[in-house]
Amino acid sequence: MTPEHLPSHTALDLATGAMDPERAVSERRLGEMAGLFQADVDPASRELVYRVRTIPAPERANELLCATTVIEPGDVDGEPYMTAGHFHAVRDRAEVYVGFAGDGLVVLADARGRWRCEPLRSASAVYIPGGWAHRTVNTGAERLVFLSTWIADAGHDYEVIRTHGFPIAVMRRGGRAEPVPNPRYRAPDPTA
Ligand code: M6P
Ligand code: ZN
Repeated sequence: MTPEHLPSHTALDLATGAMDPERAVSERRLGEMAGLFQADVDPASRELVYRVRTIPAPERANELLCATTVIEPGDVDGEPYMTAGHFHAVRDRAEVYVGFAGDGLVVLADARGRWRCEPLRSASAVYIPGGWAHRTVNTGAERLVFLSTWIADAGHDYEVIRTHGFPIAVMRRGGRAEPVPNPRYRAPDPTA
């Protein structure tokens, strides 16, 4: 018999992504993101890029996981700080982002190489259909804070993005952040 998962309440700080009660926090440091930015980063860098707090739930298809993500402002040679980006391990699982603070873009790409860039800011929602990889970019000068919720058995597949990249990168050009073709992109095999 599957164990019962009971209702819960979590207070959210819209400016910082903090939760009360505090939940498991995972942090991504710049050095761990070597190879994801266009320019080289120091693999030893301990600079904080983003923090994710997740409300626990059983990782089953009948449940939802929910997290806040806070991406610090900053960039690597004009490429703004961003998340690693992933497909869902169970490819058809969808996700929704709701912006709380700051200014950003969600970069989405499917296995055919189609891509989209959707704005994410306070009071905006971005729908991520199944089959679309997603990465969030902090294009502003303040922290980008958002809530995400996804089908709990989705899982994260980082490998395809790490090895193939996204079709585009977001770069600061003349004071604004915009998508530019990623010369290192390799389209994944959609039949794989
Ligand atoms: C959002 C969700 C999470 C994800 C996080 C950071 O909160 O999509 O599932 O973990 O962003 O993104 P990534 O896992 O790609 O580093
Ligand atoms: Zn996801």
